[in-house]
Amino acid sequence: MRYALAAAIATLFASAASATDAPPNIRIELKNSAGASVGSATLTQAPNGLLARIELKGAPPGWHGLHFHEKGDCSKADFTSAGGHVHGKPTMVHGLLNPDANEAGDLPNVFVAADGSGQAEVFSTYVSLASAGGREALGDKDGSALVIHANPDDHKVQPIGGAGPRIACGVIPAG
Ligand SMILES: [Cu+2]
Repeated sequence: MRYALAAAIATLFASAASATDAPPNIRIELKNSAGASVGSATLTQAPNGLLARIELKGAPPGWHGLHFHEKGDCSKADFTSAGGHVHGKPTMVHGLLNPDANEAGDLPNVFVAADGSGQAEVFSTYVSLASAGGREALGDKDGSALVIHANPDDHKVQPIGGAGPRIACGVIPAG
């Protein structure tokens, strides 16, 4: 009986994984400046935006700013190689709570518990994996990056809401 149930569960998972209507998604690894993994993010294309599920382990406790940065390059230890925030217009104005904001890379903060673990699901209507609906494409020619900052983003102050240094980075590859 127990084996039959296990087999049934396995079949259920197999059919879910092979569903043809599953939305496009990618899973990226997030690494700190020492190159160690601090977790992952799964980015899923949604009809009107992009859903990101973030799962962190071994990250510094507290609130942290989270943004999509414009280049898929996490090669420098300070992650400045990822460039500025994803944006469409040349004059970037930052902040989800800023009435003049136009940055497509802005996201809510993520919280990490005392044990270094953190989970969040965040949704952005500004971006897509491949320019769906005219939204900025994360998987463009040079890709992009998901960056975690040392401090929380106040969502108002220029240029990054006081979020401080970049402490983790994950490459979103070119499409
Ligand atoms: Cu940032």
